[in-house]
Amino acid sequence: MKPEILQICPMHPRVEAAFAAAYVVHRYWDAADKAGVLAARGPEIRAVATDGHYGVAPEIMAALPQLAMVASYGVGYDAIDTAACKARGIRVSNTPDVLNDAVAEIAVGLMHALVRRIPQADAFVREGGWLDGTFALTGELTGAHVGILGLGRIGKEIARRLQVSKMRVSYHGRHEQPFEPYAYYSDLTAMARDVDWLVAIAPGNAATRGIVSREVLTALGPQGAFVNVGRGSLVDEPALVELLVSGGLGGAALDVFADEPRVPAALLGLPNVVLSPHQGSATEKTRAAMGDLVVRNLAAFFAGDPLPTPVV
Ligand code: A2R
Repeated sequence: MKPEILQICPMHPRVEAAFAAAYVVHRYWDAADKAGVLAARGPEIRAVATDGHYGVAPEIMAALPQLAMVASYGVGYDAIDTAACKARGIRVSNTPDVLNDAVAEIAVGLMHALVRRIPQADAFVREGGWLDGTFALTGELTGAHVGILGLGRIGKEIARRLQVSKMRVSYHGRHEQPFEPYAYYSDLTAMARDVDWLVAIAPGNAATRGIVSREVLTALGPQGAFVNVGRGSLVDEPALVELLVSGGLGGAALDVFADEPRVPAALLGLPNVVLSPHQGSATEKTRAAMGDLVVRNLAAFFAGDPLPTPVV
């Protein structure tokens, strides 16, 4: 008998094929009668597959008395109540490392897009503006100072790429990393004051909520630019919008938002902003690798083996 699992959201086709081969899969997002699925099959389900956006809602947790495993598709697990999972002895896995390069690529790509005004230049050519004159001169990354909030697995890949772009790299985190070749700031506002760019790539949780505060953004200033590829919750979004509109902050390149997929309307018309629909890990290769990790974590759970990438 195949074990039953609850799949909360759509996943990469190769994940779904692997699930179909190994489990009886209840496709929660697809179910017309969600409460009915939980009532009928909830008592049998020991594992859930989800992602960092959907997490596991409290009513789902409550409807699965035998739940013992949550396999999440993504590195950030802020949408999963890990404390509640721990209290119930529920294991949680995520998909770290395999997405480091893809997220670093989008971070650096967004920075190039913002400083060289690539979206506007593309529109300029398409709309025939070039026939009437040349595009306005832009800034560049070369020689600028960047501060990374969160020099973790992904932050280090971003740092490495920005060094190749001839930028000076500093970082902020709770701890100094003495074997890294970058300057450490224990104070985020002090770093924001010194840098031209602030790149946020820390986890979303209670300790990091709003860590990029109005004070930090103001310290970054009218010549500074903010890049967020971590979580929307890291920044005081209303303050960010206000400062971008007033010119108190120079620019922003944003892949993540507080209330995805809703983006503050005031950002949509701003020329000093580049917007991206949470594309960090969204490449074919990376999503396949993330999917394989979800499949391996679930298989390990049902086999009674150690999880490849446990969170809890
Ligand atoms: O604080 P440290 O020294 O442990 O550095 C970690 C930093 N970090 C923080 N920095 C300042 N204040 C905090 N309260 C705080 N909490 C954590 O974030 C570390 O350098 C970095 C996280 O690195 P990793 O755990 O290796 O995460 P990874 O794989 O780089 O992903 C980062 C986030 C995910 O959680 C998703 O939200 C997003 O990127 O995709």
